[in-house]
Amino acid sequence: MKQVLKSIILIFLVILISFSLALAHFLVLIPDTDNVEGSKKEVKIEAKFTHPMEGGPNMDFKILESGVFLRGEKIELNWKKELIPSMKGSSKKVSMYTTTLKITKPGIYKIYVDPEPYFEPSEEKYIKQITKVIIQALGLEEGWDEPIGLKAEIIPLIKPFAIWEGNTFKGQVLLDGKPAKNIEVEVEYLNTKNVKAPYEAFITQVVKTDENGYFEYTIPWAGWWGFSAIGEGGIIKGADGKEYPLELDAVIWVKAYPKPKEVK
Ligand SMILES: [Cu+2]
Repeated sequence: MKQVLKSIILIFLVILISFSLALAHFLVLIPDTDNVEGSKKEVKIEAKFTHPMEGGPNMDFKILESGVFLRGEKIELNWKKELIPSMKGSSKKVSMYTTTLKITKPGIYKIYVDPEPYFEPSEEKYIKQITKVIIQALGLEEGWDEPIGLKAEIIPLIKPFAIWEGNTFKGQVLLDGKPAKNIEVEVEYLNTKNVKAPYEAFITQVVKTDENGYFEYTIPWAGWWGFSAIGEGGIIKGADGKEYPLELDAVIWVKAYPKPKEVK
C-alpha cells in the first residue's frame, strides 16, 4: 500500500514538473485569413489560451472585453464558448472561443481580446495578455500602424498582413501608452506542422526591447507567429483575497507567407 502511495506521489510530481516546464502561455487569436479580397464577407476568428509551439496544454480563460476597431468605429464581437481537452485525449476540458466578423466595408480591422487575469500557480502570480491581430479588407490599407489605445499593446512597424517568411517583424511595445524599454518579448510559432525544437530553449524565443520599446525578430518560416511582450501590471487581489503580482502582456499575432515556389 505504501509503495502504491509512493508511486502515485511520484507520478504527480512528474506531471507537476512537466507542466511547470511548459513556460510561455499565449493567448492565441487567429482569424481564418488576414487579407480579405473578392466576395469573402465573413472572417472566422478563434481565441485559445495555450502553449502554441508545444501544442498545449490548453488553459481555461474568460474574455473580459473584446472588439474590432475599424476606422474609428468599434464593432462588438459575440463569442461562442466551446470546451476542448486540455491536452489531446485528456478528460480535463477548458474553454476556447469562436466568433464571426462581418466584413461590411474596406479598411483595417484591428481585432483585440482583453481576458480576465489568469492565476498561474507555478509562478504565484496572475497573467493578463491583451491580444490583437490586424486584418486588411478590400484594399484599404491605411491605419495598420496606429495604436488602438489598449493598456498593453504592440504597434507593428511592418505592414502586418503582408509578411513573407524571412521578413523581419518590427514592433514597438506600449504599456499605458508609453514605450516599454528593456523588457522581454517572447516569440512562438503556432505549431500546426509538428515542428520539433532541438532543445527546450528553442520553444520560446526571446528578443528584448530597446530604450524606446522597439524590438525586431526575423521570421524563419511560414505560419502564424505570436509576440508577447512581458510587462508588469502592478498588484491585484486574487480570488483568495491575497495580493499577487499581475503580469501584463501585450500580444500580437502575424502570419508569414511561404516563399513563392518560383524563388525557393
Ligand atoms: Cu500555461
